[in-house]
Amino acid sequence: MKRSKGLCILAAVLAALGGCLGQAEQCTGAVQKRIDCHPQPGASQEACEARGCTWCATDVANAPWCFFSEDSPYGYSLGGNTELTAKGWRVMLNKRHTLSLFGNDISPVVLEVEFQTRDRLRFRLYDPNSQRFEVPLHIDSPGVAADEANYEAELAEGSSHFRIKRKSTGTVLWNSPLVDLFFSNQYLQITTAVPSTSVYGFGEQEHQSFKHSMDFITYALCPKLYHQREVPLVNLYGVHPFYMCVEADSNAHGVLLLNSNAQDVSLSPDPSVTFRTIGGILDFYVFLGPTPENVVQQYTEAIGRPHMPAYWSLGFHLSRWGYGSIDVLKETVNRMHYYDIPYDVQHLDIDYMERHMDFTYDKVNYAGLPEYVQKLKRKGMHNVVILDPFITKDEEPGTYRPYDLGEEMGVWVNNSDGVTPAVGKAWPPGDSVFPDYTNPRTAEWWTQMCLEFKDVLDYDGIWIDMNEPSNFLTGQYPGCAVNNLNNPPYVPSISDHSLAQKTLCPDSKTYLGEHYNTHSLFGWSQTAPTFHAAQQATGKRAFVLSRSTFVGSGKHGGHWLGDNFSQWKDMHRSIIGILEFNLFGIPYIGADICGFNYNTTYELCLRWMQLGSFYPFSRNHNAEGNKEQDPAVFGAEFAKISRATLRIRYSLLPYLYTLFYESHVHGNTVARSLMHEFTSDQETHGIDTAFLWGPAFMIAPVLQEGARSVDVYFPEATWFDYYTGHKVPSTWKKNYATVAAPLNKIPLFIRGGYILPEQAPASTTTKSRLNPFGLIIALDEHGEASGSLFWDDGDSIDTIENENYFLAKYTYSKGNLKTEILKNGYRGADTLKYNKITILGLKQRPHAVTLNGRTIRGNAFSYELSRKLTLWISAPLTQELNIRIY
Ligand SMILES: *[C@@H]1O[C@H](CO)[C@@H](O)[C@H](O)[C@H]1NC(C)=O
Ligand SMILES: *[C@@H]1O[C@H](CO)[C@@H](O)[C@H](O)[C@H]1NC(C)=O
Ligand SMILES: CC(=O)N[C@H]1CO[C@H](CO)[C@@H](O)[C@@H]1O
Repeated sequence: MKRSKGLCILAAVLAALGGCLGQAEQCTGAVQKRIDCHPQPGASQEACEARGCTWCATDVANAPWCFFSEDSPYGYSLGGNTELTAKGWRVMLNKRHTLSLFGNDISPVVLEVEFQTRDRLRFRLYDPNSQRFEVPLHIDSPGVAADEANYEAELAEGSSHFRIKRKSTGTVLWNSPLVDLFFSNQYLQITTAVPSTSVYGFGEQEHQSFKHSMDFITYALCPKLYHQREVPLVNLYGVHPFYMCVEADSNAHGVLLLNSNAQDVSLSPDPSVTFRTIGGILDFYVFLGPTPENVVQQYTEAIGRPHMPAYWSLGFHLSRWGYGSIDVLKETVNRMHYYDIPYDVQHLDIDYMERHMDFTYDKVNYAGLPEYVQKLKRKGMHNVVILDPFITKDEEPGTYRPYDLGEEMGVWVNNSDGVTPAVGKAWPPGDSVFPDYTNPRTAEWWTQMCLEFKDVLDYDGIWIDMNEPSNFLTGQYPGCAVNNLNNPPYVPSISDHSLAQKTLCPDSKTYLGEHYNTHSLFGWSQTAPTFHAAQQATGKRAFVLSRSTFVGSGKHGGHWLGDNFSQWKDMHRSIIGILEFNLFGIPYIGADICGFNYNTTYELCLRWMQLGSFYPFSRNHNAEGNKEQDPAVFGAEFAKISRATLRIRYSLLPYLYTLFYESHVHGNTVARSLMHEFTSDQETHGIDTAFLWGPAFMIAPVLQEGARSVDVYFPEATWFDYYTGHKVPSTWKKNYATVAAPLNKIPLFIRGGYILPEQAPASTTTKSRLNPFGLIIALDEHGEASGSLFWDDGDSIDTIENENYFLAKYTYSKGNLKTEILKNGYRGADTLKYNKITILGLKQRPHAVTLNGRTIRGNAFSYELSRKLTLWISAPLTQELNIRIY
């Protein structure tokens, strides 16, 4: 329900003046319990009462004025006995009354519960009499109910509520009144109480905080393109109907609604969550945790673990839309090299193409591009090309093979007739058709095109943009027909309340079904074929960067947060987005450093380079027409600071790469919030201005113009200043401390108890990978620490599956560092060495140090007053180390 604030206040005043709305007696009941009964615009008392709901003004911001009453004439009730199944149980539900909110109600519906694993429960509400659309994401589950599940699922309160409990604590994780359930052909709604207001996740929208506001906030989930325009909370490129909730006792659980229809979700202060979707079924998965990391591990176990990124892709990336010519590109690259700024990857945005056509390059403005790319590759760099999911149909027949072949193979999204291609307008000249990647034939065509293009212009990775899919029109030509799919009775609160705006008509036909059901899957369905095509074309580990994502996209691709703006608040929000995509199982994530739209400023860009140096995916990218913003364009001082910060990134890449290994194998997050590690400290729940790499490395960037210090919260742990090795004063613990951050510095801290592998940095990872390794051993209060290192050749396919890797585990205890080699399957590690061991937090100056039993000479170690010991050694990586400190 939307109305202007003015009207809202006026009505609230009138209501206060003695119930002139005549509803005073119905205004009892806590406002925070209200569930919107008129979620579409245009609510009025008349419309509200006509649907059997209560109308009552309130001055509580965003609270619905039209809401379901206690005796709401809606919902379902038990329609039979609970029937046991191999995997759990099932029960029939019948509609309680004949009144309908949006027509075509379905009754009976089945509520079916599957005890999939000890920590994963699935429950579904579906129509037993007709097959409705279901997301084709395969989630493995055993054929029988899990033993000793950590949850209970039951019908409670006289079978009026569906409830899920955590067995160990009795906490109710899910509690849905059946009277609040709607299941009609094009409107499905369910509400659940959540056990706390520490709720995270849902995407993709731009969020103002990582921990959600529960003040009647509604987010729409439906992939759309936005440009040059800011609409708060608007639905953006991807769809992730997943949230995590931290319970009062710090246990955490996660919930996925596996549904790809346009939908929205409302968070209310009760606290409760209401899901509304306009198709498919209600297919929920609940993950029991109990730690936030466990939740993400269990979630990615179900939807697919994140892919293992190539090592080079963890280097710094540079991009811009609108270099305009190869000369400008070369000048940019040259100045990056002039200042020796670490830099691995150059991206080519749409202006490299001939007239914006996929699989071509501009032979005039980018004459010599293939040769230039080879030159960069010889320097150890890599390049990524953009491809868009629209193909012009208006070139001379026989002159543009991508269209001709695709047309011959019938790979386009079709109109509702199922045989003529949907034609829209996008970047290429003339009009365009849209490849339907849900069709296996399209994957064949796409792979063929990618393979052929590799011979024209070499590339190491593919960036897939505009795959919401974006279209510059509202629907394809000649506009969308009036029918149920194009004009559903309820349109979720998406931008302009139009499903077809800037995309295709919902009644378009894709291989998997109507675009109405598959719209959210477009980018997702393009990601796996592009991954396989890139892998085939390069013979190496695939790099795919996708703008549109869905549940499970992380298995084949990474993501960037889209077309942000060069503004300080966008810089802050990028941290939120990065933390959220780590929850979504897409840890390869970053935002456009320095901002995409608008001109950046020196200070903003500098601070953003510092923060962006610690994005899992670190890329500076800019839009056409804006001032240049690569880190070499602002002069020597800026370049020097960017270089220094990126060199810190590069030196810690072995640690970051090991985190990605953990993510790929166990499903851990890479960048994580303080809340993940210090869940029982309530203060961490709301922190999104600082974040961690894994458990051990804290990044606390400057996010305000003019600031020369940062207020950093230090949870209970030992912390060391990364730069000096000084232990953070104990008075700072469980407190905010003001930490100096002059323009040339981003505050960084290491957590005691951890060992971080490092490697001397270089101008590319190709070079740095050959450098000696070090270990930073940050001791905790007991003088202990542990860590690990994963290493392989960095870009071969399936090195983990093929056991072609090196894995070492480090433990430090009682003055003794030991490495244990768990896997020694990568021969390339044989020539690598450790040359530096740093120990932070020693109690006293050591009087002797031995390495594998032999004394290290005094000039090979130094001890600083900060209690930091540095040892210079030369020891092979593939031999076990034993260092003793006396
Ligand atoms: C689209 O139409 C073409 C014929 O133009 C046909 O070959 C193809 O199978 C159709 N695809 C879908 C998903 O309807
Ligand atoms: C950004 O800078 C460019 C180049 O200096 C200038 O042409 C353009 O007008 C600026 N844009 C804005 C929005 O100020
Ligand atoms: C419209 C848009 O894409 N906004 C993005 C701008 O950048 C922030 C972070 O930098 C993202 O969170 C937004 O989604």
